[in-house]
Amino acid sequence: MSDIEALKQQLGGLQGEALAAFAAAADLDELGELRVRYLGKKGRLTEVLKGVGKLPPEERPAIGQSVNAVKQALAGALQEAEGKLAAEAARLRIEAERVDVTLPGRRRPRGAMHPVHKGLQEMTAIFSQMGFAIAEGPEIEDEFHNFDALNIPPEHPARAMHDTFFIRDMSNAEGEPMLLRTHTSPVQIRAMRRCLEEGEPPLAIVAPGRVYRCDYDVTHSPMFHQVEVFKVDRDMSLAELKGVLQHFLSTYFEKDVPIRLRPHYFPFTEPSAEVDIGCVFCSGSGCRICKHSGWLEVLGSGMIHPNVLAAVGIDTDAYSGFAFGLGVERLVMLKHGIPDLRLFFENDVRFLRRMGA
Ligand code: 2NL
Repeated sequence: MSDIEALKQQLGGLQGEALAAFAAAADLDELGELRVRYLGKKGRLTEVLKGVGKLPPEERPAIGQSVNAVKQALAGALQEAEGKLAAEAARLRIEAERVDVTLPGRRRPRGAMHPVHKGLQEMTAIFSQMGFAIAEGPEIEDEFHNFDALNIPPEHPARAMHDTFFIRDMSNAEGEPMLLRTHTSPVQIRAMRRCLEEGEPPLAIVAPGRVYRCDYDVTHSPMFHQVEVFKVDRDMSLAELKGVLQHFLSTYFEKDVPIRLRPHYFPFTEPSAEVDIGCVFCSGSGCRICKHSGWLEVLGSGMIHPNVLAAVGIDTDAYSGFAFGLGVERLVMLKHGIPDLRLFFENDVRFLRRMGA
């Protein structure tokens, strides 16, 4: 066999081998390696070309053409294989990333309002609907707003250290001690003073918020919530107080609960009364919870003491008022049959979920 025939045969074998290898390549990386092996500077085609250099000059052009034809065939086949593999890679990537729109959505755990705060909002809303304006105020107070203005003199037991949290190293502009408010009444005092700066009563306010007392047992928490309500106008009466209470309690408990007022003592009201509702557990027939009395105590109330009105500068000849205050936790417990105050503050999700959280 002549050299040229041998070369042509070599070329043919190379082309067949290369085309088969390109077609069998599994991915673009492998194809890249094949390109180097067959078409690279030190590749198989270059090797064949070295043989061409040994041929007599007149035979070279013919074989040169053959080499070029093989080169072109390989380049074309490579490009085709590359296109196929790239398309296949893209198809696989799209397949892997495909969104299954029929999958159910992932549920996010949803937060919910704390039962005490929900109760606070429900109660506030009822008074708001009755025309009372909502007022808030600072939780850190001075003795004037928390005690003096409310007719609680310095020697009153409510001012003893064991009830009130005083704040160390803190005093107001007059150098007097500061404390955590023990009720929301200071908000009422501030509202009355603001009212007089701008004008005259009537004034009707609901004051919801956190209060603090140094007390901790089965029925007491050092932090709890109060809603206090008052109205100052000409000719206020116990009858109007009782009407407001009746509407509020029936609306909050979602039934026509009977109410009764029992004489009591508060320094800031005169006369004062504790308010009971017919037991919501036994409807008044007597049970363990109402201690067989048929009644549950729910809040304290009264006609605002003239000393309180005078302390903020309201003319007690022209104006009178009623006021009452309630513990939010207690009312929420009664409405939902919650047996233990501490459940509110332990944040056990089993309790919170049962409360609709
Ligand atoms: C209770 C009793 C009460 C008041 C709060 C009040 C406010 C002003 C003037 C007069 Cl500005 N009174 N508030 C009146 C009576 C009772 O709360 O046992 N709360 C849990």
